[in-house]
Amino acid sequence: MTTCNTPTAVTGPFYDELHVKYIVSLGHKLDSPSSYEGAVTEHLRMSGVYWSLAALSLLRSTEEVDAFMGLTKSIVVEGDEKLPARPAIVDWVFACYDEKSGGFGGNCSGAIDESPCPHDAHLLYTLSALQILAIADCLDDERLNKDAVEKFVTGLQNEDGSFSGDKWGEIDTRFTYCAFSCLALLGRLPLPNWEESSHNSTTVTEKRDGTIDIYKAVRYILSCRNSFDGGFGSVPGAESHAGQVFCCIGALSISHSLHLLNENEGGADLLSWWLAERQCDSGGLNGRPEKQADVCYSWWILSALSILGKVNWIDTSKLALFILNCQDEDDGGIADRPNDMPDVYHTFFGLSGLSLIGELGKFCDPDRRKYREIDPVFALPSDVVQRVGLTAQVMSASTV
Ligand code: GRG
Repeated sequence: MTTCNTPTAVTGPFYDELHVKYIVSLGHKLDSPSSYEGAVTEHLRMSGVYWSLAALSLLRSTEEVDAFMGLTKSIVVEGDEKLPARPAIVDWVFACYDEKSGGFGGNCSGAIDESPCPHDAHLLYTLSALQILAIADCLDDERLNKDAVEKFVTGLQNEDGSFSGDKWGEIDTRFTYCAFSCLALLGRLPLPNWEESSHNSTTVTEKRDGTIDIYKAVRYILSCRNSFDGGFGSVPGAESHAGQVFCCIGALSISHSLHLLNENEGGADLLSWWLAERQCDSGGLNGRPEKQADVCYSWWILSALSILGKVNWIDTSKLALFILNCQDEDDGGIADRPNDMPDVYHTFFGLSGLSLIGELGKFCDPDRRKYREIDPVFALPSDVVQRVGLTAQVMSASTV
């Protein structure tokens, strides 16, 4: 096992090789018919695979991720000759495509050669599927029907500008973020021109055929802002929550509309203040007042602070120590809080948190490799964001 220490105030150990082992072996464990975790997370496997690939991508090169996980090629599960070779992840992603709706489902439950896919499509899994294809550099795969996926996404926009997650209609600012990110990954996001005076009104009604109404979508996001604390909720009037803040700030950033935040009283500073107040005595961050710290908020809050240029408003060394304390020193992986069981969701968001505060790179042995950085807007390795040509609006870093 390799552990390496950083020369600054934050000392490790950081369990690089254990984390890699944890992530790589997770798929085999969850696939086992006797796995409880496998059964209860079966419906959201697409997001689980995205978290695994994105986490491993921060620690290893694209080529290594492909070789370890079988991203583009089928692989034989190590140490178990009885099991058939596992299909390439990219082939599995296409098996989860729901032709009827045009989006991706959360799993195909083993039916890799069967059509139709037995799971309904959802915006959450459509985004995870596109993120996986982006990591694998397969967004131009001929099996990806970009027109149909675009139609699925645009068809979920409602009259008030909000988005539903699927045909059943639940509305949440999470789905606006997913819609914007999906369309950006497809190269189909219409960007607004806020200079045009007619669009500065809140009563914009037109919607061009086949696209979303980006003006209404952005105005809807702004209507979910709570003026007393500057935060955002899942729908207008809902309690501010750090997860929703990421979605709303991320959506404003992807749609190059972040500057509109400062049209409201308090603007970006009031929100940054609320986000900074989420740091608990333990150094960890919570998602809203009076709640427990949880490693995942290292992502939801730091990504938003990073977009707003205010990462320095929290004590990053204390946060790094909290995340490091949540590592499993025996089996690798990161948990929600110290001494809990690790899972891949918290492993990804813990590593991403360390990346956003510049601590992850310090644990890397420069003679062996370079860790990759996470992009705070698209939740993908920065080199992937550059390769795909994704753009976003961010605020310059604050010096105070
Ligand atoms: C690509 C990164 C990425 C995201 C896609 C799914 C999504 C868009 C965003 C989810 C944002 C969100 C709402 C995150 C919060 C998740 C969470 C930990 C919810 C727990 O809420 P409570 O109320 O927990 O159970 P607290 O911490 O408030 O007690």
